Amino acid sequence: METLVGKTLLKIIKGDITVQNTEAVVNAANSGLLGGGGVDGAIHRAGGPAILEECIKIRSSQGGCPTGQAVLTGGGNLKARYVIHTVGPIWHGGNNNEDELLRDAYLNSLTLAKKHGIRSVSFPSISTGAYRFPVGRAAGIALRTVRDFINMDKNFEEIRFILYTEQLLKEFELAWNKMEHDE
Ligand code: AR6
Repeated sequence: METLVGKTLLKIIKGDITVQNTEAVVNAANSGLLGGGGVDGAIHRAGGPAILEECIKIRSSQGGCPTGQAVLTGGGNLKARYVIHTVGPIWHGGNNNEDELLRDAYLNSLTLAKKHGIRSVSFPSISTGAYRFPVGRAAGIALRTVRDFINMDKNFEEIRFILYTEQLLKEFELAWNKMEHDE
């Protein structure tokens, strides 16, 4: 589905984050910034070694990326010019600040994009793979955070949520409809 939020086109679609042609794609990274599985593995494979080289430099200058924060590198061989590496929370049952940290990951990614004049961004569903955050709950937080940001901010042309499976897409569409219906 796609809809206009403020001045921004919001797309919630099935797809692969590594082939998106937005100016930036977001990586669901870990604090070490040295790659991993899932989205992180796919982005580093598709983007090539230039991304890892930049991550290593960021690690040596600031010692990795804390949960909820975000850092920027180039996109290497990706279509996207930039990769925003953010670190979502590991799910520990829901009483360990997971909701706030997930919100921070989206918020800090958008803030970093804005700071660099980036006008289109693709997000994966952060924390819902290896980090086991329940998808319905994560979708609600992700959509609300992004919607509220682009409602207030006129910088973005397009934001995409790229959902890897039909099931994920359904959960995000459900969460979107619920949120719009409840308010
Ligand atoms: N495009 C879009 N979404 C994808 C893709 C893809 N190519 N591949 C997987 N997904 P995950 P996390 C979905 O595990 O939970 C890594 O090892 C996937 O179905 O990538 O934040 C990092 O290094 C899931 O719904 O990220 C960290 O250590 C979602 O993307 C850790 O995993 C996120 O799954 C981060 O875990």
